[in-house]
Amino acid sequence: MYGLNRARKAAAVVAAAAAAAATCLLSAPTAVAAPQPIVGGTTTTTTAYPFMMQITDASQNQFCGGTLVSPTKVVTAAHCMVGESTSSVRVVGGRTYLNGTNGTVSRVSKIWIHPNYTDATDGEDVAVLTLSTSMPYTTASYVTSSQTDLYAAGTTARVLGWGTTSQNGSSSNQLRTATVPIVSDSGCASSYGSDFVPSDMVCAGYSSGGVDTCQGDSGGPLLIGGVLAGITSWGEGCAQAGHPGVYTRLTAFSGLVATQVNS
Ligand code: 4AZ
Repeated sequence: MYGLNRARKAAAVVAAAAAAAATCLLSAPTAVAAPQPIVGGTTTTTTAYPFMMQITDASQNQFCGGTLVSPTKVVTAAHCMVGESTSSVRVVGGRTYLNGTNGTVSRVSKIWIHPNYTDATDGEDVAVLTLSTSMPYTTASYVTSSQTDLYAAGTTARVLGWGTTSQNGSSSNQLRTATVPIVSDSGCASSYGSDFVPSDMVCAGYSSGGVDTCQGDSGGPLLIGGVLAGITSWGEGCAQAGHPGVYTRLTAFSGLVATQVNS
């Protein structure tokens, strides 16, 4: 068995504590090439990526990411919604910093989780939230079921999130982004064996590691050509050589997602 660090929601309390610590972390002198948040990324803003949503608890402590695909619909990971209810979650748009109070906060009126979802490593890690309040932000388009060519090995993909900046590290107060190459299905199967379900998942990362999503980035987007093509789902640890990040292969679910988005 792998000691899989299966995707988990970032504990909201950890995220809140990290908000204060992140500033110090980022400005600390670095003797070696330090891993950066996400892991190996750069800071960005929700102005640059207006569809990037924080999924938070009722106290607005972020624990996952999500992507605004219509004014009232957000695509995220099913595993982010385990144990949640419409009253326990909020979606926050237009807020670059975890410790910010700006932007738009919406309650959630419906949580759709893929009906076959059980565990991120079994696939079907997709959920769609319906918002009670419209978000006044530019939405992202998402893949259609026929766009399977997008995942050609070596294609550059972009990931975004407020997740931990190293394995077992602290969350980033500021939104971060990184680019990672798509990994072939055979390459990902050699990393993860039967936990990698190619019909439902796609991997991205460098064989040498160093750049990756990590805890708290779950549910957020993997963009290819600016289009939502994946959802941050799971991996063994973060940014480890030979263990790319695993993302929901959204082409497999775009029909189901569209039904929710248009309902
Ligand atoms: C997580 O726990 C998580 N390196 C997200 C992404 C990855 C691993 C764990 C991929 O949310």
